[in-house]
Amino acid sequence: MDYFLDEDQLMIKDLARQLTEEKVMPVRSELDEKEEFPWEIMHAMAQSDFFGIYIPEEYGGLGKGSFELILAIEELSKGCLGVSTTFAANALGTYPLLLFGSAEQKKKYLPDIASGKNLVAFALTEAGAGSDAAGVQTTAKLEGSEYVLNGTKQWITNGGEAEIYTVIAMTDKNKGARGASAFVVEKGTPGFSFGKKEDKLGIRASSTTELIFENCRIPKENIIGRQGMGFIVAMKTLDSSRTGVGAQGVGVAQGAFDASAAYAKDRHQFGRSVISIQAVQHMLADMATQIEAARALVYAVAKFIDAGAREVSKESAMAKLFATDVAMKVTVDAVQVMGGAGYMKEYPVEKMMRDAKILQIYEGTNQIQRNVIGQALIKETAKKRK
Ligand code: COS
Repeated sequence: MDYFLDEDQLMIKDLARQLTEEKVMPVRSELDEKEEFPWEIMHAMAQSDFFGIYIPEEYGGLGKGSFELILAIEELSKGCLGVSTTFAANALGTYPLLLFGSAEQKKKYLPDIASGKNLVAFALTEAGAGSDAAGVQTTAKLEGSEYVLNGTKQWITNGGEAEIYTVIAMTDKNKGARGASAFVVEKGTPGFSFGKKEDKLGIRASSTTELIFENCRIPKENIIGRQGMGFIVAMKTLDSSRTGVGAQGVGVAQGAFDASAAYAKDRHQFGRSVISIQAVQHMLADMATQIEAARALVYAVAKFIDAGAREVSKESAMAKLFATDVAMKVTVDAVQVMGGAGYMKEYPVEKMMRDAKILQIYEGTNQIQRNVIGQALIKETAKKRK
């Protein structure tokens, strides 16, 4: 689907493909095995301006949009979902500042994010708040000119490695969703430390940790948006970032398809190439069709967001839901097409299958995506009736 890409978009895609082939693929199984954070790759990406793709030019970025960002995410995901998660979660953590940050906050933080000097993490999830985003227990109490944060965040991507954290905490526990606020917290702030590092099934190159806030004092200027807006900040952030998860699904599915189709062509059984056997051909045909459908939806939604659409919850949930369900199905089928070889660590598809599972879980489970779509449909139906 390259035919409608402009020159800049083709350049971003080509550069991402080249970086994936040269820097990611040769080390992906080692990063996976050792659960090693991909700093070398992040530095190479910073040198090629990947971190600035979606950041406005006035803050040192390239001034492009969601569409260009997802092109890069898709290419990286063909190589390694752990690496692409590190990159995509950086955008997730940056969206609260991009969408709701003050001019001062943008001036202070965005240039070092665009250059790749500072990585970012988004901290919403807690032991008791995942799907139930309004169930956050971490508190932020205003004391004079400072907010004092207390609580523990769980499963935070880029935790420990990022310099900047966008954190959702309750400023008024009695108000539910309307009692949440968003903050920016810098690594090294006294009272802010890192807890358990998770040992994961997949995306093992990415870092997932606890964040611990114990009487962590931050200047009151670090609030993002206004007090009480935290839930909206979180929801709008997820509306923007979920298309990126969809792009991860498209990328990993394409990577698994390519590996399994190549293997099926080379492998011979019953005196002929496995790819010439109709049962295998039909599997590959279904996989390829599902990938193209997912790509078309993800691209369309990214373009819809870039066109300035205000309400994108339903569409971004659809892109995430569809493309990540496709990713799970296609990676499982890629292992099946390859048979015994697919199950072995010598080939990349078993890792892709393990990696793909998280896409149906993070940034809102696919059950939550269906809730979001369902709620939007109810609203639309009510409007049509009036
Ligand atoms: N944009 C703007 N406003 C939104 C919104 C959105 N996308 N989604 C909800 N809101 C508003 C609602 O309109 C409502 O406003 P009012 O109080 O003025 O009516 C308020 O926010 C609360 O919304 P709602 O009642 O729908 O909240 P719920 O607690 O029922 O939660 C879901 C809604 C399930 C959609 C939300 O909790 C969610 O997205 N959960 C998943 C979070 C997630 O992705 N977690 C993964 C970890 S983060 S990587």
